[in-house]
Order: sequence, then C-alpha cells, then structure tokens
Amino acid sequence: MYRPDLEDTIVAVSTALGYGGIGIVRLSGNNALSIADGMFMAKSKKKPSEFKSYTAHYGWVVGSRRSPVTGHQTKRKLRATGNDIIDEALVTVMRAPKSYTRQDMVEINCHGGLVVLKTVLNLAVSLGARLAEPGEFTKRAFLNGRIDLTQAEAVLDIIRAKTDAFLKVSLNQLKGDLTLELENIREYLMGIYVELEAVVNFPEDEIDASPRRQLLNRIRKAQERIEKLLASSEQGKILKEGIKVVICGRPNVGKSSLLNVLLKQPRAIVTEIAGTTRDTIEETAQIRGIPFQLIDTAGILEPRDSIEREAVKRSRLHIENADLVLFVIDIHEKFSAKDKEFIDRIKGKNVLVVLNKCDLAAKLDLRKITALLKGRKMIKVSALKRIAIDALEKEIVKSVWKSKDIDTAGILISNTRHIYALKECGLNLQEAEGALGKNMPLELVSEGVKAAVSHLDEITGRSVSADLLSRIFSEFCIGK
Ligand SMILES: Nc1nc2c(ncn2[C@@H]2O[C@H](COP(=O)(O)OP(=O)(O)OP(=O)(O)O)[C@@H](O)[C@H]2O)c(=O)[nH]1
Ligand SMILES: [Mg+2]
Repeated sequence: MYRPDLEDTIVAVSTALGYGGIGIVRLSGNNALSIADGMFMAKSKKKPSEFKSYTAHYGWVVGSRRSPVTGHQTKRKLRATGNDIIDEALVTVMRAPKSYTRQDMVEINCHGGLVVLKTVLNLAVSLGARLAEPGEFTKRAFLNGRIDLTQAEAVLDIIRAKTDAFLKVSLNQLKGDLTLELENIREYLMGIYVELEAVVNFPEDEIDASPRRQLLNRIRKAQERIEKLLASSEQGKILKEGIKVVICGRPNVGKSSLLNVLLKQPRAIVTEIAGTTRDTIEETAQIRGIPFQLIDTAGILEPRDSIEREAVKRSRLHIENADLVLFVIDIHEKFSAKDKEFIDRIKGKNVLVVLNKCDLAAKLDLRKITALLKGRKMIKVSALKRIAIDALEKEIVKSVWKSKDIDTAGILISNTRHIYALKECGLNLQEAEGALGKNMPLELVSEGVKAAVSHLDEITGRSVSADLLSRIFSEFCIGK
C-alpha cells in the first residue's frame, strides 16, 4: 500500500542541541543508504550501502558543493571536486525491517557541535532527505506495526521521566505490558461480542436465562480488569507529573527556609525581614523517589503595591490548585489573626501543619490550631537547625501517597488519553451489563460491548484518527 507519509527519507539531529561529545544525525527511509553513500567516506573504502547491518564504521563526512561523493577518494581528488571533510564520524547502518522504524536507517555519530550537526543535516537534505517532523521516527515505528500507540507514548514518557520510579513504569509500557493486558481484555470482549452477534443474527438460537447470567458475569470480569487499570492511574499520574505542594503561612514563619531545606539548596532568599518573598518560587524535587513541585509563596496579606497584589493573587491560585498545602506556623510566636486568615484560605485543602522554629521556646497555643484545623496532621520542625526534616519528608509523602509502596513492576496508567478511553470503555460495559440485567434486546448488549472494544482500540492505536496521531506525535522532540 502506498503511504505518502512513509515514502520520504527523513533526517534529523537525534541528540539534544547544544555542545556535546557526540551528536547523532539519523536517517530513515528507502534512500537512507544511498544518501549516506553520497556523504560518507569510510576508512575501509566501503560504501555505507555495503556495510553489514548493525556494524559501525569509522570515516569522514564529506561535503559536496558540486557533486555527491561516490566511494573512497583521496584528499586531493576531494579538493579537486570541490568537496571538503566536514567531520570525523562513525556510521551505523540498520537495514529494514530490523530497525527502529522498520525502514533502512543510518546513524551518523559526529562531534556534538551545533555547526557540525547543522552542516551534516543540510548535506543530507541536499542529497534528497526531508527534515523529520517531531516524533516522526517513532510514528514510522508505529505505522509500520513495530510498536503500538501505548509503546510509542512510552518512548516519550521515558525521555521525560522525572523519577527512577516513573522511568521503570514507562519501560514496562514500552516492553508491551500495557499492550498485552489491553489486547487480552479485547480478546475476551470480542469472544463475548461474537457470541452475542451469533444470537442476534440467528434469533432461533436465543439463549435462555442461565447463559444470560453467565454473560453478565463475563462482562463484569472485563469491567473489573478495566477498573483495576483505572485504579492505578492515581499513582501513575503522580509519578508522571509530580505532586504540587504549596508552602504558605504569614510572613517570617520560615516558609522560604523550609523550601531551601527540602530542596537541599539555598534557592529562596531568607532574611529576618517580614515580606522577603514577594513572587512565588517554584522548584522540582524528588522526595523518596516521588517527584514534587514545591512552591514557596509570599506571606503578605495586605499588599502595598501592584507587585504585592500580583504576588497575593498568585499564592491564592497556587493554594487552590495544590495537591498538598504545607501550612507553616512559627511556634515561637503567639497565634495571630494573620495565621487565622491563612487558615481560612486553606479550608477544604489537603493540609499538613508545620510548626516551625521548634529550636526556640514554644509560645504558640497548640489547642487553638488543633481546634481550627481539625484532623490535620501536625509536625514540629526547625528549618534553621534541620530538626525533624526527615520526619517531615515522610509525612509529606504519606499525605499524598496513599499506598505503602510504589509498585513499579506492575502496570501504572499515567496518560490522560488512556484514562479517558478506559473510563469510556467502563461506561459502555456498564451499559451492556444494565441491558443484560434488565432483559433488554441482546442487540443493545452487543452494541455496548462493541463500543467498549472500540475504546480499547483507541488506546492501542488499532483504530485511531490521523488527527489524534499528529497530536500525539507533535509532543515528541525532533529526532525521536
Ligand atoms: N530559630 C529559627 N529561625 C528560623 C527558622 N526557620 C526560619 N528562621 C528564621 O526566620 C526568618 C524568616 O525566615 P524566612 O524563611 O525568610 O521566612 P518566610 O516565611 O519565607 O518569610 P516571608 O518570605 O517574609 O514571608 C529568618 O531570619 C530565618 O533565619 C527556624 O527553624 N528556627
Ligand atoms: Mg519567604
């Protein structure tokens, strides 16, 4: 079948742009080998098209101003034809179908400089390659059936993983663990669908009450598997996106000191002057293997100018969107109306009360706090003297991470697209179950099961619109 999006030979710099020991220019497509022949001179005097698959060859990338280079040439001859050595390189050829894209591929390992890589890239383009779009190599791997859509998405997750735990989960997905589970459920549902259709089309074989009950149980089993996948999404999303923790409290209680201690670096300015932090400060940190987005806010309550007004607006917004609020109080001070104002702001939020400055004598009446923040966990720490910081970290993790362990061996759903489709699939099964239970026509049950299957197919990419595909792959970096 002619696939226009697979016909061109594409080229891209696959390593991050910037200075590096090496940089890789990657080609994929029918003409990858002939293009490489036109720009690479191996020391062995062999052409890339003569290289064995998966062998690396040392040589030079040579630029052609007038005509492409063919085979090995002496330096004098090179100069005479207007060619120049652009870089020393190592070239690997991976022939179809045993390559990332299932097409002929060439990887040119050059030096990792911006000018070098750009020149090599332009050279490939001048020989007929087209600049690859973001994620186009992985898209080809998907379109050529080497991986399914969840595996393609896992590649993106691996590149963007913020923690070891999420990296492991994404690797499982790339290995095909999620694909396997989804395909198993699909097969199971298709079995039910085929049986239902047989009865719908040959009504003389209408099933009686007992098989109806059996069918109901089977649909429920599939539903349980979908629910199990969905249940993992809370952990999955947290591992992927991080947990938003907002540090708030009135001025001078030690919010910025606490941020610095949790980050293990002096990120925010700390002074004894109340109102030191005016803008919100956001940083990411890993606490016990879980990614956190820590946000230090201004403690100002009565803004004096437009900058402070904006700061107050931002801290309110952050509190609204927080997964966890660290409400900091100075244990060395008496409870004040300002503390109370913050308590009003964090009503209804997941709050951990941090009683800071425990290295100093306590003047705070804890009963007031307990009464106002009923049921909220409290912990005494000293950001300055680093007292009980370990315990605080444990409490932070505990208040957002409900289960004991991070199960990186299993499947964790983390992709919003998957969550949405699984929910839809579950709803369709629920409808089918309802129709079956109420003795409604089996056509309705069959329709529900079929719709459920179509949502699974959306996830794996068995049936996916071109629009969705381009949306998914546009998130990739160029060269992947
Ligand atoms: N003794 C003692 N002093 C602390 C502790 N934590 C912070 N401080 C001091 O309290 C003062 C205020 O600390 P910051 O971290 O700037 O407080 P903040 O809540 O960020 O203040 P604003 O940015 O003004 O809202 C500084 O002088 C800190 O050194 C602590 O645990 N013990
Ligand atoms: Mg501060």
